[in-house]
Amino acid sequence: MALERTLSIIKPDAVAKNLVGAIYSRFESAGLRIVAAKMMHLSKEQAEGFYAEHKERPFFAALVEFMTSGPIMVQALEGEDAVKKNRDIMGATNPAEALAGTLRADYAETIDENAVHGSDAVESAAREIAYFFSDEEICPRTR
Ligand code: IDP
Repeated sequence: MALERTLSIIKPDAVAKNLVGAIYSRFESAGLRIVAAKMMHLSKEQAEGFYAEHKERPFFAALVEFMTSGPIMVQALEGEDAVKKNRDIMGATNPAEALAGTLRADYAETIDENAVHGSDAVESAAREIAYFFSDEEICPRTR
């Protein structure tokens, strides 16, 4: 296993339900360290840029509208195997298919509003972290 970083977003539905602390607990219990974090309310341009790879998909407009509907919590997580570990904690994209005990099984109701985002690979993680955080905003542990 390698030490990795991944980009996580607590989406507007989960922030609205006051679940930031509960979701952070899942990350920390699994050994993922929060090395950068900020609350943001994305503009249409920011959401479209973040999800640019999906711009031809039929759900793109609804996804951008949802992601701009309220504040989100954005964090970089660091740990052994962080990309896969975070995806395992999140569960499947469609909450109806997510394993019991995952964030999406516990906190999401629909595929459109599914509580969390997590990078799907080390390469996309680097790009997504850089989309939201400068190098100076990343704070690895020193103790
Ligand atoms: P992921 O978030 O599990 O990585 P992606 O396929 O990258 O899933 O899709 C990004 C986001 O787009 C999903 O989290 C979900 O909010 C939305 N999405 C994906 N597929 C659909 C769909 O079929 N209908 C509606 N929304 C979708």
